[in-house]
Amino acid sequence: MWLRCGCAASLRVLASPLRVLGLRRCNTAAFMPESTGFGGVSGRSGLQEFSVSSSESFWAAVARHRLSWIRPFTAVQDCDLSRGRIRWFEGGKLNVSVNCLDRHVHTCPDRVALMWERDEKGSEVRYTYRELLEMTCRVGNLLRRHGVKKGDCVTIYMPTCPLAVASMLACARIGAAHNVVFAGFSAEALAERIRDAQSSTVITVNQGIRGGKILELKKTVDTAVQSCPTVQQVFVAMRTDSPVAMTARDIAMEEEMLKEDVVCEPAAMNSEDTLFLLYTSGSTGKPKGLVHTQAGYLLYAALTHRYVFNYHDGDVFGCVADIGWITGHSYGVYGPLANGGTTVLFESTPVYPDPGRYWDMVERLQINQFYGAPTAIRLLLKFGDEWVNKYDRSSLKTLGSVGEPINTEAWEWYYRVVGEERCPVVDTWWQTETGGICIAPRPSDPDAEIVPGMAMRPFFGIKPALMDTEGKVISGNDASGALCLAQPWPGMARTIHNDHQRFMETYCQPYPGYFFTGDGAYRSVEGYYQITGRLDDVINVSGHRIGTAEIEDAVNQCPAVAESAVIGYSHDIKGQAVFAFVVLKKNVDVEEADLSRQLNGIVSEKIAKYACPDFIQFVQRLPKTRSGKIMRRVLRKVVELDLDSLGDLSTLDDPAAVQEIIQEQSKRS
Ligand code: 6R9
Repeated sequence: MWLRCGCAASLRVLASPLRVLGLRRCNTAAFMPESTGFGGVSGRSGLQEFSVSSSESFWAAVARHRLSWIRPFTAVQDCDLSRGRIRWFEGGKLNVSVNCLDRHVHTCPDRVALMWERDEKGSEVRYTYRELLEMTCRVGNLLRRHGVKKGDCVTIYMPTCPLAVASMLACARIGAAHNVVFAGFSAEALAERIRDAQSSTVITVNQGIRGGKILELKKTVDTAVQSCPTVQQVFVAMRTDSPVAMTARDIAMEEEMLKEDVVCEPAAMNSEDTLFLLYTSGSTGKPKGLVHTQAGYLLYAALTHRYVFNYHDGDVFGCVADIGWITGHSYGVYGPLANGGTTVLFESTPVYPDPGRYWDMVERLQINQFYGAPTAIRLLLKFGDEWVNKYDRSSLKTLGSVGEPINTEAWEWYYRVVGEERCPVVDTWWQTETGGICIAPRPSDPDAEIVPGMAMRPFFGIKPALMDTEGKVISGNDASGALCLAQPWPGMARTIHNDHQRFMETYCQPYPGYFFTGDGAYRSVEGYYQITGRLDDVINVSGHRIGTAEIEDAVNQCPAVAESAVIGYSHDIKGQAVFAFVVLKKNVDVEEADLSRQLNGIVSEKIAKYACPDFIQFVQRLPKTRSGKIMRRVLRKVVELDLDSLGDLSTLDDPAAVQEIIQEQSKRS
């Protein structure tokens, strides 16, 4: 069954790779920028300025202190955003898996690396650094024996579990790139990603299990690979007891792993070799395979994990994102492991078996930093405070939010009820493209002021810029514009796999010399940043620009509302009008007409009359991607009655949500 490698040969594992690489003993807490001797720089906010104005000195010092190198780098950076050329730490060689495992095994082999919170509540499994290294080495050897070479790309289609993490790290160990595809994607979506990545090897499980429901992952892979001529072998691990039909190309993973040695020589990788591809959710056109490389990505994930969450040695870090998304990569796997931390792998859902799941887990695993998505927070607040209060949350020190704007009501509930007004809420803004957190409340100072609903301050080395409609930089505060990043940072994506032209067009060409994020932002009088939503979700009503997120935030402040989605639709007179889909809290018993009046009152009070919804439709649920993002694109098509071009719905969490809304719409029209 589910393989848990023994510790028998651990000493062999410890000694060999470290000796091969000539690594010194390391203290995981010793890589702080403060200790790097930046003469004359006092305090962390001074350090932020220094990190931007003297970017090369800053990143060189941090890279030397925080990463273990096989060969030191010779150039800190060679970047030109206008040409889409991004290179960090060239000349250097290192191995990411050694940085995440061996060096910690050397100092603290029995520290817990992974706490796997399995779907079945109360059956968590812990893996020490030594055990995770052994498992990684076995997978690395297995892949090598089956011909996987440096530079190949392995597709991983697995639930969030230790073997998936070991598979990612095994790729890194032998120099192959990984391409993790979220295990909720359809066969077609998976096939498209396998083909684009040109993978010859896929790793999967017989079945997944999430929220008590069985997911037939192996069957999905079988269907997918029929249209993927490059695939030669599929490794199949057993997550459940159900036997699965094996074909000639399938390999029983655990069985074969047991034949492998627990020592695997790490490949010496160049800083700019590819570490992984990750496809962004296909809300617009063909998915983009963003390319992240070795040293810069790892360094940035580690540094942000340490400072944004104020993570300290011995803390238990609970990121509930699936490993199929960038949040799972950077803050479920690479950041915490590079820092020698203990990281939780969450396989379940926030409401399984009941809405107390997260907080029960916090109590059981003694989680210190909890990192989740606003959509889950909004869902949970609908069920009431008693599900939270049932559990002891005194271990919590920091609460994180990611993925979309967090509305004021959710922020306050998170802060007041979940965190008992003790834990800072860090609303972290970033993207698959940025590799790690770019704007967050407190990279500079753990005691810094935090304003609800604001991502606040740029991280070390990040220089945001707001652009006006003419493409010029806006200099003052109290201003809104297109959010760009004015200088390169080590964690940014280098290109789109096989499509550098698209990378240029999407990110580099809209504002030459800047990285364009696709988001809008507001810079407050104090200079704090607030993300206003995707620019493609901005509505222009009678010449007034208004972010859908802003309207939603107001609508959500109505006590009867659980969540909402606002879209713009074409209107003869105003250009665009506002359409709000609203989900009410359970047991709300108010007339719809009264509620509509109430909502309009709130919106005109919070924003302006022009922002009031012209139409409000009360719905049971909103169509969302499995990572929790509301699919406004789909809502727009439904409202426009353009049902033939709804596009790919395979990324939806529950396609029935769209059907319900369509039926409601057709009753009205
Ligand atoms: C990490 C992640 C990126 C897009 C991004 C933005 C939205 C993420 C946010 C946020 C407001 C935040 N987003 N964090 N919006 N406040 N704190 O989610 O990556 O899946 O690539 O999505 O998500 O619109 O551009 P990804």
